[in-house]
Amino acid sequence: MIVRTLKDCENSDRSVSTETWKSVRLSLADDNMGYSFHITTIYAGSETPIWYKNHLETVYCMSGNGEVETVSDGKVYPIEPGTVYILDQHDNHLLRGGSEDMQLACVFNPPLNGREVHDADGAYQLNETPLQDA
Ligand code: 9YT
Repeated sequence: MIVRTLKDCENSDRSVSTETWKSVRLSLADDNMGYSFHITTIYAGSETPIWYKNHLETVYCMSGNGEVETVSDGKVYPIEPGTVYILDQHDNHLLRGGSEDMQLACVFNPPLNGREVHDADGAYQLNETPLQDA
């Protein structure tokens, strides 16, 4: 069994920050679970274009508020604690933080390897180097 704490992972290279979000990667590919599991904070008032062409992602809101817009049809879905959205179609989308930061639990298939950040299209590539300590 593998046991980690959010606090320990926040203070390690498992924590990845950008201008609009922070991701703490509690479980990555080298745990050999077939998925990775992250706690993500989306900053209030931010907008992030995302298009996971190489991954499927499920996102569950634990706290805060925001919205997600699917680019293909312009539909906007409010996000609040208890909301889950499931990107089963590799959906191109815009993720927005609301009046306060959102805390999300995120699962990726295939699993992320390490410190991936979005490329110009809002995707993660598949060939990121694994963490040294993981
Ligand atoms: C919801 C989402 O995809 N936010 C971007 C960060 C991502 N969850 C990650 O790398 O943990």
